[in-house]
Amino acid sequence: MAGQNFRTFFQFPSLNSVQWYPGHMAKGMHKMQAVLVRCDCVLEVRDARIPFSSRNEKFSRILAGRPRVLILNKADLSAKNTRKQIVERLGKHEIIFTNSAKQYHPSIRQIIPAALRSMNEHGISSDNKKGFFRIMVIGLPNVGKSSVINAIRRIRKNKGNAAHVGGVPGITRAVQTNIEVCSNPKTFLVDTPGIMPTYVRDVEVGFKLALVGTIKDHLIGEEYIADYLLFTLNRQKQFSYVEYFGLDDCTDDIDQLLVHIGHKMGALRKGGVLDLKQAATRFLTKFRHGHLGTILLDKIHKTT
Ligand SMILES: Nc1nc2c(ncn2[C@@H]2O[C@H](COP(=O)(O)OP(=O)(O)OP(=O)(O)O)[C@@H](O)[C@H]2O)c(=O)[nH]1
Ligand SMILES: [Mg+2]
Repeated sequence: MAGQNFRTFFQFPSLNSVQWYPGHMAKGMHKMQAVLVRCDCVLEVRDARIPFSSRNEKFSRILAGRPRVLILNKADLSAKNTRKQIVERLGKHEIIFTNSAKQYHPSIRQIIPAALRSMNEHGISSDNKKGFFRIMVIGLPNVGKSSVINAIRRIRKNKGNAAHVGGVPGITRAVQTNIEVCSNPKTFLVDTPGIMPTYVRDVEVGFKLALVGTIKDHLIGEEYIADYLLFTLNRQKQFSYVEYFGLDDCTDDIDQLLVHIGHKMGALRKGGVLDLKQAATRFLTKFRHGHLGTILLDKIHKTT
């Protein structure tokens, strides 16, 4: 396979005009802080493909000094052989890798016991005055907060979905309190809207956040994100896209790849012009659904 002439760095565009933090997030954050005083513990959900980049400074105050569990969700899409090193770098919190898209995945069973352990360490026990626990679930958009809630409820109460889930960011728009997920001990989860940082200074972090779908694609541009995906797959020698899309060989040229995908899917605009945006969306969607292999987008040994 070719590949020795691949790019060694990506020419990032400026992301200064991207509005990372729209109005509904500011409103959501305000409401979350109000509800937080009635919560005993916080579950922070991150995307396991970007365990470090999906940390949001905005949550520091919410998490400080509180019982907490860190959930690295979408673990089915992340490279498994890096888990030990990720945990070492993240430190001594309760950390659980989960797959909440799959019905009854065993990883989900670990969440409530981990929360109970963390609360216990902070002197919060089930004989508290209220007689129940309330736990807030926080994280960036589209990392799977609502899916985690539904998965716990399914496994612990054998009940259907209580929180709306969707493939694009911004599905949960308001704080939803009192979703009962467990009877013994009686536990309510609080679903919250995905919250982005106000501004993303590191352009590569911005692209990683876009690649896993925490912001709407059009804010950066489908073709730009697709090019970053191609660059990343090649850099990590993850060439399953070649077979998946029926290419003759790997390529470092996003136009070549998108023209190929566009032809294959018959993506034509009026006048018979190839719709490369649609082809880029197809490439991104296949990656996001795990068809192009598992991947860790963050570097283990970089301090962020
Ligand atoms: N492969 C995979 N997909 C997942 C997992 N968890 C959630 N998803 C998918 O990710 C998408 C987003 O899930 P949500 O639960 O709506 O995410 P959210 O964090 O609540 O999103 P917002 O409410 O928009 O902030 C959906 O398409 C889910 O099916 C997972 O563990 N693995
Ligand atoms: Mg949600």
